[in-house]
Amino acid sequence: MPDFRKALSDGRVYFFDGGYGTFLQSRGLPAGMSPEVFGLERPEVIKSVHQDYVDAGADVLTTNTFGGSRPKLGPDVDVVGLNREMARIARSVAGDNRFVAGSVGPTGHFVRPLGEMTFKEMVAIFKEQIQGLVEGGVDLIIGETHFDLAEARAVVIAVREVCDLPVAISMTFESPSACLTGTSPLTFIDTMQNMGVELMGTNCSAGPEQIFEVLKNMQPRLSSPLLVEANAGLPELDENRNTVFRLKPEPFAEQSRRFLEVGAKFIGGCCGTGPDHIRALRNAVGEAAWQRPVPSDDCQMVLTSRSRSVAIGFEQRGAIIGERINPTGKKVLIAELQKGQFTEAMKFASEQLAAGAPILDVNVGAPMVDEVEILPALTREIFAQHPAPLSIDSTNPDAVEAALWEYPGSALVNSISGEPGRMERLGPLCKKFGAPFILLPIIGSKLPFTCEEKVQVVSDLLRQADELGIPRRLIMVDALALTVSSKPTAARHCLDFIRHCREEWNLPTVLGLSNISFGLPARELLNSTFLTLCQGQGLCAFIANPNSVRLREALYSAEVLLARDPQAEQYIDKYADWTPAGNGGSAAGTGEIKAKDKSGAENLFDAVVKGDRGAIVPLIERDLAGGRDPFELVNGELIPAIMEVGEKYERKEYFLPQLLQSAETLQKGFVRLKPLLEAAGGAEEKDTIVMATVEGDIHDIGKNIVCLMLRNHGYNVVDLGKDVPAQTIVDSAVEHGAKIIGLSALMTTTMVRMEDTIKMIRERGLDIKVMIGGAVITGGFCDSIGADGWSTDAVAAVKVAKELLQ
Ligand code: THG
Repeated sequence: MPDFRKALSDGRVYFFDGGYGTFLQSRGLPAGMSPEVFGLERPEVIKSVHQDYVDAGADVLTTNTFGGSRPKLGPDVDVVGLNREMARIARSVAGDNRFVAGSVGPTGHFVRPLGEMTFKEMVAIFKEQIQGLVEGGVDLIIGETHFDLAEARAVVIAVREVCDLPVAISMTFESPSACLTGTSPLTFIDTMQNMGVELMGTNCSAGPEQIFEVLKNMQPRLSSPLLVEANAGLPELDENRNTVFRLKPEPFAEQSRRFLEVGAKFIGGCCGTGPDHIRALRNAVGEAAWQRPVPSDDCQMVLTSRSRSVAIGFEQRGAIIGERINPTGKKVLIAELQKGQFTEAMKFASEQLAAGAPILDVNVGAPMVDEVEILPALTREIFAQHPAPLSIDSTNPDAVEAALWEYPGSALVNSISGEPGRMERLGPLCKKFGAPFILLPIIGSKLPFTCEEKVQVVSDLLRQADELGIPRRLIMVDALALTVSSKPTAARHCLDFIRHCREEWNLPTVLGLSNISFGLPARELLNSTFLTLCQGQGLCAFIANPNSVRLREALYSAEVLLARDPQAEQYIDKYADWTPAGNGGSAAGTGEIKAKDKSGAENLFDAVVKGDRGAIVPLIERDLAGGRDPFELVNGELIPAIMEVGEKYERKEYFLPQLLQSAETLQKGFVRLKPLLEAAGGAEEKDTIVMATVEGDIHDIGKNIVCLMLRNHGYNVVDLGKDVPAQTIVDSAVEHGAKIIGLSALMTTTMVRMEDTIKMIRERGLDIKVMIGGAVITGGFCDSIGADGWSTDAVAAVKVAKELLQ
């Protein structure tokens, strides 16, 4: 049996198979039936498809288990058994000379706060499926067509908990810059590399030319082999309303060959490709060798959130880690955390981000605060609203673990000290979750002081980390600043140690800046001067209050001097209008241009645009107490705000998470105002829209988002759910007096069912308009079935509804 791990690092290019969906349809898969259940009933068909791919030259066969998870199959199917059986079938065809990849597709659910599911539940779902695939003898697990970073990470964690097979993750990107939930190709790569994922890449996403743009955006920090499976061009509808992919095998192969220039080692096909495409691909590539990708942006570490990467390293700009979400010396914050409230913490979050902190430290350690509960809860609240990666700051390992189970990207673990048992407990966790961490050179209560003492402690900890197989890209060292007022040479030892970490270990360093000046006056002065000295020695990040003007002046000036601010762009942007602080003037008296978005939401419009769920109701109370009219609040602020959000979404400034966040905020506002509007008698009777996913189709994420947006624009939405027969839809529309029916379908096999509803309306002579939507819907299809309107996304759907009602 060949070892897939060897195939990951040898010099060869390997070939995956092509699409299964259309292929299975041509061999008898009925419209609307799950291909996995069909596979159980007709194993010989699956076998023949696998065999055709083997004959075409595929080295890797993908199992027929893309929708083989519990939520997709429902409660009555034996998930483990089905996956085992499908894996066995692929194995029997692949034999001993080819590989079998166990396919794991999206569950159709979102992890909270985007959806209802917890990350742990998502992991459990994948574990069940993967268990079956492993029993059936696959060589690797492949997560395919994922469009949510949290779900992709859940596949990886599930694999690590079930087996020691390698894992491949392939995401689908809506555009070259981001997937549906706002993750860029590069942030995806950063997150997967942190998790030690063996193979990563992209599939589906239109044809080879479009996917090439996605691959280019992955390049700056890519050092792993890539897997690429493009569609045979964009889907189109033929005259019989079947979806067709028109890119022929030769041009598909010619265009896909370019993937090798950007690091592809495994290539194959997705929707619309068949054995002929794979055969052509093999011929076009021939014996070409794998060109190992060489990253252009070399850094020591990367932190990620769902939508952002922050690179840390010697050639990167110094990163401020905002320190203020920390109970030290903050009475109001402590009192709130004890009650499980986060208003003050959220205010610190927005203020620090407005001041320019790229990373936020989150520390809730205070008396009578249950960190195991509060740390993950606050972490979730912050990442739901803000894009900055977080630093999880706690001495309680259970609290750190609980927060890691919530976080969708690569959070920084602050910290792992030399306390006995700490590395054993947290090291494997950081490795599994791909969480970079800070090594704190403290053993028990003993603080190393000299450079030599610190080197000694950190050497020990590094040896432990190596033994646990933790990659160096996850490690940053705390240089441990001690106060110069009691130990005059503390700063000098610290500087020596920072240089040692860089020159001897190539490790980045961080420190809590304020310790250095404890007990002395004008601390900002010492802190910022110390920062500059540290940067000169190679300090990469520091924990501090980003609101300090002087500190930022020192930081941004040093970046110019250390040649990390090309053309002094950042410096000029911030200080073109600078005027020096006057003699005796306050530090805040300098002329730095004020950040616009300084704090939390100040009015309702703002709250909705920012998606500040905590602020909306208190702001409404304030406005009502101030005598403002509820109708004016709705029409003057809430509605214009959601329109603004819609525009931001269309301009791609906002992605799905922000859209949902704002919609939820608005909804909270409506709930508060509704009784007042009704009591005033002026609440207009709003038009009713009946929404449904058509019969045979069980996808409803898109439809749910459209429902949410329509409700937010005041429509009365009746959501009939998924897999709804035309009869039910039309009856319900009549019963509710609906003016519009909205139909959704994801699959090419089910979108044709939309026509049933339209026919029925015409037959019964009803005056109801029909709007349609879904991944594969086009204007041409809309016209051809006689629908009244169609849209590509939830924001556009609202516009269509408005037009239809005029
Ligand atoms: N290394 C690492 N992590 C750390 C530290 C470190 N985390 C905690 C701490 N040190 C860094 N964070 C803070 C947070 C607050 C303060 C200092 C360091 C602080 N608070 C003020 C006070 O005590 O009065 C309150 C000021 C305010 O309102 O902002 O000084 O060294 N890895």
